Amino acid sequence: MEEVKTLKGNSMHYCTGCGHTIVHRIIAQLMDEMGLREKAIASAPVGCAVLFYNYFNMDIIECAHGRVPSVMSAIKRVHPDKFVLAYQGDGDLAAIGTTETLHTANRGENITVIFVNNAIYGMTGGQMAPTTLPSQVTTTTPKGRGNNFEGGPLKVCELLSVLDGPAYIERCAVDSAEGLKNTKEAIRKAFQCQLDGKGYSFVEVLSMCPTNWKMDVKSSIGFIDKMKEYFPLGIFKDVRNER
Ligand SMILES: Cc1ncc(C[n+]2csc(CCOP(=O)(O)OP(=O)(O)O)c2C)c(N)n1
Ligand code: SF4
Ligand SMILES: [Mg+2]
Repeated sequence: MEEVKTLKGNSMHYCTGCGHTIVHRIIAQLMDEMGLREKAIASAPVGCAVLFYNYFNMDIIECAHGRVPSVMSAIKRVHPDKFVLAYQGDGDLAAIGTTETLHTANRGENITVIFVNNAIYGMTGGQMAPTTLPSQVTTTTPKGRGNNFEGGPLKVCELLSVLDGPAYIERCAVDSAEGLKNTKEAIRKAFQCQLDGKGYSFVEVLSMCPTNWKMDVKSSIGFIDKMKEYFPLGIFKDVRNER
């Protein structure tokens, strides 16, 4: 396998088939290719990616649950020359951190947010997340989401795209070779958006959690197709050329 300098080379603690591993590698490859490692400050979220800092050769700060975008906004304002990367799961970004997410996007902070949406709270044992699908069984929705007034999946790209602040918003998935390629290109554009000073960039990645979905790896890849019914892939906002 090709050497990626931004990765420390430690074996990762993620379950077999976990999407976090793939997203980590894509981020690290781009850091190498775009020469960002030395100027980057990234954040680890609370969630399965809490040990993010063990895997990357770059400066990383651990943030309290959901507070990633606020902390990273402050860092970018104090160090505008740094490349600032926020990495978050769906519980972190779209439940406890909804307020921070909305206001950071609305202010158009010049940071990049990578949102790993696996439709569940992975780290804590498979509770319902805001992005859990209708009828999806989780430990807190044993009858399936929506059958006890839980509402429907929160569509974060769609929500953020109506705000004036963001410059670039895209949703992709790491369920196929093509999906990986598209995800890498989306994150590359988001990184470049920040480097060009265009403002807030956001990439959502539909990502597998075979363990808490209680599926084998192959079935978990198939489940991403179901996620796409509620979370269609594509670019939701791109006003980089207007700034
Ligand atoms: C203030 C606070 N509330 C709740 C928790 C418990 N907690 C830890 S991780 C997590 C959710 C993680 O889910 P997600 O962000 O989707 O990440 P994943 O593990 O799925 O990647 C929760 C609720 C906590 N650590 N701190
Ligand atoms: S529980 Fe899910 S999100 Fe967490 S490491 Fe395992 S597969 Fe990945
Ligand atoms: Mg999650």
